[in-house]
Amino acid sequence: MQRTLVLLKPDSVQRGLLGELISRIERRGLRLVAMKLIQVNETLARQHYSDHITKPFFPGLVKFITSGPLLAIVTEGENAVKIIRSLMGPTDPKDAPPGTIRGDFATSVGPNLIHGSDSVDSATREISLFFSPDEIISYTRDIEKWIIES
Ligand code: DAT
Ligand code: MG
Repeated sequence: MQRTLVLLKPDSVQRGLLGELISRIERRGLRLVAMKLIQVNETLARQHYSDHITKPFFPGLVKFITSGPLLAIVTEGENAVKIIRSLMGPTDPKDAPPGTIRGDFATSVGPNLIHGSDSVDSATREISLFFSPDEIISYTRDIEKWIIES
């Protein structure tokens, strides 16, 4: 069982896509175990994207992610990290196939709608930046008793 951090970025809020994007995560079978609408400040943005601090696009990335409210989500389920990454599609929407979130709704690598942690270790780090442990509510869905572990 894994948890991962999803951010529905300011462009998702602005474009009214929150429902659509949450729906895709839910229908895939992942549980939403924490969720909040927040306006990220520069300190949190820099911590969250600390791996990219030396990249030329870093200042623009921080400006964008702090530009308006975003929806932060912790989602949980089997292979949650990889499943979210595959729902998202590649970073650059022009390479993203139809059927993925970026492939269906985005055209540009800046406003690409969604963040998902890229590994279990990143997920642990990023979740702790956005949520305190008592904000995460674990539960199961009855259907999951039928999962066959492979
Ligand atoms: P991802 O969001 O798919 O995990 P990433 O971690 O490599 O991608 O980069 C974080 C964000 O930074 C990405 O969603 C958009 C922005 N970004 C990445 N590469 C970029 C580039 N070459 N030019 C402009 N923005 C970029
Ligand atoms: Mg990333």
